[in-house]
Amino acid sequence: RAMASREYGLVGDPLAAAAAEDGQNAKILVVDDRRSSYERLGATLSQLHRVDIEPDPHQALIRAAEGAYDTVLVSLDLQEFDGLRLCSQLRSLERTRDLAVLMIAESEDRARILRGLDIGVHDFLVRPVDRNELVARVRTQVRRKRFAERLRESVQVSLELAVTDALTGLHNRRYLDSHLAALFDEASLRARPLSVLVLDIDRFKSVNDTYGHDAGDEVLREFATRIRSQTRGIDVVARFGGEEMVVVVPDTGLEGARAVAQRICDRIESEPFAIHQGTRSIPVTVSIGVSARMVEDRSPADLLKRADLALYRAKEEGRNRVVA
Ligand code: GH3
Ligand code: MG
Ligand code: MG
Ligand code: MG
Repeated sequence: RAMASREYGLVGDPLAAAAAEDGQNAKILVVDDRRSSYERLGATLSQLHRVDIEPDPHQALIRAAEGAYDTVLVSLDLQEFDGLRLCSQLRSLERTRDLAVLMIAESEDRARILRGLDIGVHDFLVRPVDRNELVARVRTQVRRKRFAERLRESVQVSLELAVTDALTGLHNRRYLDSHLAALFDEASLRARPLSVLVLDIDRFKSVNDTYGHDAGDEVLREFATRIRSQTRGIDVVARFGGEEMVVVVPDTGLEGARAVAQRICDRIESEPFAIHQGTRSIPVTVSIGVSARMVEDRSPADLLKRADLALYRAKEEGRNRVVA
């Protein structure tokens, strides 16, 4: 058996322990056009992974771009094509850049192995390919790729959590601060209108006092949902703090923003809010202050201050209303 294996360019046996490790069950593409070679590579790897064989390098590139593979094994000694060129294409195409690429070379092919490593091929194997080494090197690449993917996902999640309010799912104040600053600069630069709404639930303390803090939280969540239902995708809706929200309305002047605010105000009043898991409902109203950017505004703080003053007046004038 060892003799036969050697004849086909493979020696040794896969580590049995490998099956218990992670880094298995990967999707692997083997690009090799010599049957004796790819059949043995395939036989070894398919004990742990899903393996496809592709003898045609042009086809291989297409399959690699579309096939959601974890790892591509490329034989450098393809009969009609330079395997190194395929490696280089795999490393440069947007859709295949993140794949782990392993090259399989003749032992005397040092110069091309070095060139391969230089263009970013992750690792190599030399013929005759040792089964244990094949399994181990592929597994290392699969692990590395999966780790990189997990890392990227968790960075993504952390970034989202860092700018999201946990209770309402709205943007938080940190997000608002940075995006309002950017929108303000953009509006100033292009001489475009920009408006903000500051919203504050009326007599919210008495909701908490009468029905409990959990009911207050339910109201806040529904409040957020209703605001979102009346705004566009490009509007920034953020929880500013407590029961106070801010909506930034880009490309919109005072009258347009007042209309948005009135719509929200009406929507909040139109239907009582469900609390205690829908077993009860209570009326809720909101007061909204609106302001639009003026040429003399130096920063978003000026804009927010005017909206805040307008909100104060809305409260003074009896609540459940919009003041611009
Ligand atoms: P006004 O009409 O003048 O705005 O009256 P108000 O009672 O809404 O105003 P006030 O600012 O006095 O009360 C805000 C309340 O919001 C006080 C605080 O307990 C409550 N609150 C702030 N954050 C939360 C929260 O996350 N959950 C709950 N349930 N209540 C909150
Ligand atoms: Mg308040
Ligand atoms: Mg208040
Ligand atoms: Mg309030």
